[in-house]
Amino acid sequence: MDSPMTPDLHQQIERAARIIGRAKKIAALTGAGISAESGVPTFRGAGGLWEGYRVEDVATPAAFARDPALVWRFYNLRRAGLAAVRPNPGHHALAALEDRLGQGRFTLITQNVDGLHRAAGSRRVLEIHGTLRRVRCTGCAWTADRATEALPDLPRCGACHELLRPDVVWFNELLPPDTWQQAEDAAQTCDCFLVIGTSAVVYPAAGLVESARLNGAEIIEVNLTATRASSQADVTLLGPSGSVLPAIVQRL
Ligand code: BJW
Ligand code: ZN
Repeated sequence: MDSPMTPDLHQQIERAARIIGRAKKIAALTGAGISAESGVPTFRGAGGLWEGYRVEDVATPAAFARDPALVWRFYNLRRAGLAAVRPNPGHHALAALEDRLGQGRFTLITQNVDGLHRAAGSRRVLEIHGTLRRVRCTGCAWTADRATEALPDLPRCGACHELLRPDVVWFNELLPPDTWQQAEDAAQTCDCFLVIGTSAVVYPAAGLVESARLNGAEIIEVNLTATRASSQADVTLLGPSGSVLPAIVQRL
């Protein structure tokens, strides 16, 4: 997507490209903002997904226990919305960066549950908040890929008949331990850490920025606005990721 770039943004893009160009290992943390230009609503701020829904009504285990039908309505709406969305140039630029760096040198850590990084061709993707495209049973270990296919209002497990739930991470739940461990390792061993399209308010994901910085990585942030992570960034690129990321990759 083309958007006017200020001379300052151009300069910062050059700086970012130099840092990325000399980095041996890169990790990137993405949030809802990278999918905004694909038409997926973000969570916070004007037009945010949670408007009309209180977070605690839909994204906690307590909410699901209290009113699973409400929670499934919310998630089925979002699952249906995913059928029409496609990766944007920001997703594609990160896939191109991974290709360019080669195996073992790039890790994509995403908080997003929309599957768009994989759809863009990224291979090493750590989905630390799970995925909307999978369901799992609340009673047994059964999980299944259901992509965006329509589900009943209250879907049940074929094996044990307990309720199914989306395979995402709600507030007060632990992140998938293995995936999280890999994300921490990537943040702690990279020499360049990209923070893209996240408000950096949700932990433990937001803590990866500090973790990377304390281990010596240079931090590059891409966002429309300053965030809680900005004070830790060496370079902050204020612009849409769908324009800024391709511009960086083009300069490598
Ligand atoms: C663009 C753009 C464009 C727009 N280009 N940019 C007090 C202090 C610290 C921590 C806590 C606390 N109280 C509770 C906690 C813990 C809690 C937490 O962090 N809460 C905070 C809100 C305070 N965390 C948890 O509960 C986590 N688990 C945990 O801690 O376990 C330990 C534990 C166990 C038992 C008991 C207690 C603790 C789990 C967190 C799970 C988060 N889950 C969600 C929902 C996932 C499923 C779903 O999708 O429904 O994950 S919440 C939601 O927020 C989602 C997101 O991944 C996550 C982050 O949001 P993100 O991606 O940053 O989106 P936005 O909308 O906030 O920001 C978008 C950004 O994009 C903005 O900055 C825009 O400017 C930008 N943007 N367009 C570039 N074109
Ligand atoms: Zn089951």
